[in-house]
Amino acid sequence: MTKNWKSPKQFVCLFTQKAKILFNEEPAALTPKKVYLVLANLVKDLIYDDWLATEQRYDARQTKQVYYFSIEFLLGRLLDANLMNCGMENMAREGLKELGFDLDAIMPLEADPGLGNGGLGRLAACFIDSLAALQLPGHGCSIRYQYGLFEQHIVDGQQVELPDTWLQDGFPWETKRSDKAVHVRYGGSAYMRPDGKGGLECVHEGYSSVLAIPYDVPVPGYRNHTVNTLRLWQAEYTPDGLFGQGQGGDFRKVLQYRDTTQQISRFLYPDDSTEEGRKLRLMQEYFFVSAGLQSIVRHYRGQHRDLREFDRYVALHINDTHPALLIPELMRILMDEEGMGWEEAWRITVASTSYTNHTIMPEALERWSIPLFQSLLPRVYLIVEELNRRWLAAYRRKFPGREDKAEQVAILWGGQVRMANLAVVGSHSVNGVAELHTKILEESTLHPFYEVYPERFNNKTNGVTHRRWLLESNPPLAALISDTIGTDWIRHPKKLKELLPYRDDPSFQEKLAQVKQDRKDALVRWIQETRGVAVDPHSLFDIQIKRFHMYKRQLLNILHVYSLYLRLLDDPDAVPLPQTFLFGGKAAASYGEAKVVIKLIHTVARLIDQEPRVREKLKVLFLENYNVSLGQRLFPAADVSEQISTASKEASGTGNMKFMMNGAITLGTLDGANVEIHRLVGDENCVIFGLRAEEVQKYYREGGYSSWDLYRQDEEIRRVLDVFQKNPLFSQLYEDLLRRNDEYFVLKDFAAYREAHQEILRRYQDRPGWLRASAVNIAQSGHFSSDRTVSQYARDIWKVKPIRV
Ligand code: Z15
Repeated sequence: MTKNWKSPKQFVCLFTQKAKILFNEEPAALTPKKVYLVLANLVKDLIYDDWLATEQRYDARQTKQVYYFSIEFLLGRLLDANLMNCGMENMAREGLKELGFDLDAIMPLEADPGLGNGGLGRLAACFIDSLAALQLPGHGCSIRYQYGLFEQHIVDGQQVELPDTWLQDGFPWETKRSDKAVHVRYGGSAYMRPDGKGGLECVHEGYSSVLAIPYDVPVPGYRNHTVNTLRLWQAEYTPDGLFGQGQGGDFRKVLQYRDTTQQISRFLYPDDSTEEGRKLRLMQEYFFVSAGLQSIVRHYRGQHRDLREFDRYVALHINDTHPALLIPELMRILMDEEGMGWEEAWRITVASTSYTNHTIMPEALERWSIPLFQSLLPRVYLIVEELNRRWLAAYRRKFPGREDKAEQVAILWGGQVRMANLAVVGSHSVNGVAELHTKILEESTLHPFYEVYPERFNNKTNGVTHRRWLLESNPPLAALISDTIGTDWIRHPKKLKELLPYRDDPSFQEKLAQVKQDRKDALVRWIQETRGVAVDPHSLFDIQIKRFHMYKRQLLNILHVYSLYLRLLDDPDAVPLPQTFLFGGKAAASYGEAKVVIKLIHTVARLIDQEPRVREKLKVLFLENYNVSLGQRLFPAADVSEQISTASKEASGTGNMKFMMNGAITLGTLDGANVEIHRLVGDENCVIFGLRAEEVQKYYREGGYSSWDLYRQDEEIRRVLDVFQKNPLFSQLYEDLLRRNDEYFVLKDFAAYREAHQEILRRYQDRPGWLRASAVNIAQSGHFSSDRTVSQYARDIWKVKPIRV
């Protein structure tokens, strides 16, 4: 094995060997996909020595390690990132060239790993990248889904979901570790009985057990020899897993057990509209939490003697509530398997665990039906019940007679297990993901907990890895930055601020304009080649890419575009310059209204394309199957970043940060991290509009506003809503906006949004002014590197320090 490729010639030699081992073929005979696989395997070989060395170093130093539990890790392609982190990209490029291959043509052949779907999953991926870059001992823990969310196709303007078969050609970055498998138990019954020593012990019997097999993915730091681990668990059937019944001869039970087992790690987000789907999701949550914890405790046992010191060496982080079963599961392991008493186990559990909340939307706070929970996880349920009993007793002592408050903080209530309450009670730290979001958690969503445990609450504003989202996605911009201020910003993204003095420098501005045009041209070529659609590369690129959700208000965006269309019908000069509106994102398969918005976008796009008076000025394009690799093409090409959620609803947003890093101007509401972007760049360098969070919350308290009144008063709104006559499907949106009183304030914010767009056009026509704003955004984006975020978690929450390897 080699530490590094010393020359393109050596690369060619290693490549030839590897092609023989993997495929028994000469390089020249390989299909491009096989070239990718050979190359990926070579890169993994490069990483292996450092991977082992990192693990040995952590053990030798007895260092505290973090385990970041997340139901999603939206990794994106790994070849480019790993080559970059090893510093071997040029060597690979040269070597492949000698073999007659083009690295840039090979990289897109890698399937995007389907291990996540949106902001929360991508945040987790950014965090493990930053942990390794900062040489912090921290690992990811999740599920090896065989199928991702879904592959989005558009048929007749509507979303169609196809299976995402990302694993079909194999995943060369993983290593199966069968020797580290553990068992996870489901079902059966649990009860307490005297342990013969004057106490009680738990008996759990009649359960079925599932084999959990870890697949490890290396997570290399940026040219620093640190390689951490992302451990993905896969569920497998074991012939003796079905307690008692296998031998009894009821083969149908055995087959059913085998099927259920194999379902556990089959899909990301199984359909939760059926009882079966919900049960599977709960099985998944327990599955990776239990497997992960068992392996952590086992490793701890090999390193340390005293389990009472667990929290000195282990930090467990739960990314949203999906992994919150970690709390009762750690209690179970400490008590049932290690013989600890409740008090001691509880102290250790709380001291080890920390929790991040990612939403205030009440429908997104997880709740499980008690009968389902109890039948699936009887032992864990007993622990949750006891925890709830103790917690409520203590709470009632503090607030006697306040049953209204007790109801809010209960873990078990109304026949349900409330996961957010479990997570807060069982963690020493609870954080929100942007200043505004944390404030709303403290003042309303989690206020009763804040009253009891104010010291647990803290903010950690999200960040994104500038290595992937700038260095890797936008090489010409990265090169311009390095030519201007040197390369220190790569390791210290705050240093991007050194660009500030160049914001008015005409020669810098000229180069910045060229880079943006170059990225727009590249996107236009790609759209032409892959979608067969022509886009004007000199139009203003206005982009909204994110999951479809009513609170994110893609509807506001498309209604505004339709209003431009109407105005252009009347007056061909109504719009001063050509604009392209790009959309991308998936709607949940069962989210009817969001899917109708996708249809509406396509309808407006067609109206415009068919109208000669308008199509020179406007273009609407929906790019199907938005994912990480498409994002990497879009962020660098954007002029305007649409961040228009109803204020208070978007916990943070992270796309906003990726656009900013690539020099786009934010057009947004004061929501989530937009508030902090706005504070850093100022009014001159972003365009803010619409209701503020406090106004929105006031309306909610007072029963909303009357969208009918607005409809009657504003002629343009009336005209715009005609678009709903185009298809009976859209009557649902009409209902939302008028009859159901516009829950997300689309009409209420419409006039302000129209103004904001006019402001954008005015500013865009002042070239030097626009380029200055673009430069300021890039310069201030260092604050939104996940390196900053992760350092804050490490210092304030996890208490871990960098370890040189
Ligand atoms: C998700 O992607 C987010 C929140 C959730 O509760 C779930 Cl289940 C998924 C997003 C937030 O909507 C977004 O505002 C935030 O930036 C992101 O998590 C990362 O914190």
